[in-house]
Amino acid sequence: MPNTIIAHPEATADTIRAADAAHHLHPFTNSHNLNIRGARVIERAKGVYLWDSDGERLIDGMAGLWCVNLGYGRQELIDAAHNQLQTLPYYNTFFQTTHEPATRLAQAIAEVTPGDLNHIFFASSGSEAIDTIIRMVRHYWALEGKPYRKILIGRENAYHGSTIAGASLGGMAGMHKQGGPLLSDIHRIRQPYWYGEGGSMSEEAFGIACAKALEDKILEVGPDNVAAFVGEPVQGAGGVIVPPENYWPEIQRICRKYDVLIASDEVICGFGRTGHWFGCESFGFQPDIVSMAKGLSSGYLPISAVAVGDRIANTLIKEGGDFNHGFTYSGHPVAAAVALENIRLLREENVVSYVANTIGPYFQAQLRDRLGSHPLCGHIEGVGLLAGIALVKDRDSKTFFGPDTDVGTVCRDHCFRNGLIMRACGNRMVLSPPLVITPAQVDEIIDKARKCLDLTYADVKNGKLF
Ligand code: PXG
Repeated sequence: MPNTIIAHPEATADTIRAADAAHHLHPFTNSHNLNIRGARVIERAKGVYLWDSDGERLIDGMAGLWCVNLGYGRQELIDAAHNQLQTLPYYNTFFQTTHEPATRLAQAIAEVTPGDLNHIFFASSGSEAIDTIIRMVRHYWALEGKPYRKILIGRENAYHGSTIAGASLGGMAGMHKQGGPLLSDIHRIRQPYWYGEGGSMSEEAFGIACAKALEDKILEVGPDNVAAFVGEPVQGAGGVIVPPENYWPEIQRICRKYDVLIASDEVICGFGRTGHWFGCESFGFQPDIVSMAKGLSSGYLPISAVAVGDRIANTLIKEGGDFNHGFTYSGHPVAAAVALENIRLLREENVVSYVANTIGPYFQAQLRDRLGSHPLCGHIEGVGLLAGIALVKDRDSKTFFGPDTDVGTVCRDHCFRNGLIMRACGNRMVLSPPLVITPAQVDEIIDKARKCLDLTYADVKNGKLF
């Protein structure tokens, strides 16, 4: 068994790549192709920048994977972890015990969430938070004497994680094809993607039509059988799909009409990303239950949470007995200490209002001004520090690239080679930079993005993509 890394403390990028190819299975990756090319080795990071093993500096337009909201290398977060590791590196929150970091974090989350989301259940990943929501809302309805309310309604092209429950609830066709059978009692409705699917409808009419799809589905399966509707305020991994303004209020009206619970999956939208603490506040609805992860700790340590409104919590607490659910690392003290410090910094530095009033509007305006007329760019949508750019074959006739033309990946690779991390979701390019990014750094992202769109356009024109 080769043991190159341990045997050679001064591992080089090549030895790391070799060990990676031999032993490391990467998520959402064609390992065969990766092993031929070799993985890019990221060595260190500071602020909004990463450095790879060739010494190349990359500006991180994705905040890691939509999570490093405060940027890299924040000493306060490092100290919070270090101090907590010295005091109490681990203890569980099962069996009638608690500790200060988990308790104070629960209180802090209750303070920053809107409405009566006053009760917090911890886990370690967004996927676990989604599983928790599914189990909790079904359990809630059983306690309410309606065990038949089991159906969860999600949406096409939604992403809710990679466990069997998350994959089932999400609307990613590629995930549905593998590792099934999927969870039962899950239904999906169309996504509110106006530019891609709105046809000749006005944005407003399309918003109503997409919400009406929920009412139709509720009536189709029977209102008494539905536990909850689950949606991301803005679909992230789906390509940053910003719904029409009237969509969420209409969804809320329909859910209230049929007494269907609303779950907001805030794993990406939470903690300032859209210019409010939570995406539901940007889009005008009040969820009964919320999942959060990523920006909760700025990605420094894995931690997620479910914020539960009074309605569900009161039933669980008063009538539930034991809730037979939880994880070894629910409320992990070190992750909780980092998340607590992260929330403190977000508040102290007024990061959410910086996104709402300063950097978010600047980012959105610059994107539109400087990329909006690019021949490859069909449409730009976004809110706060989230943006999605639809790459199209022809702007005027709104002709999309076919599914076999991987123009997004070509553009992403140009970005990598030119010092920018911009992710492709199919043929949509997406950006989600750290919330502490400066205007000059936004300019740098947009300069590089423009250059890479030009290079991609040249590839299209030269027939390299077909
Ligand atoms: N809900 C939402 C809205 C997410 O974006 C999850 C749940 C699952 O979280 P965990 O921590 O279990 O990964 C996510 C995660 C991508 C990408 O390629 C997006 C996510 C994860 C991995 C890749 O954009 N989002």
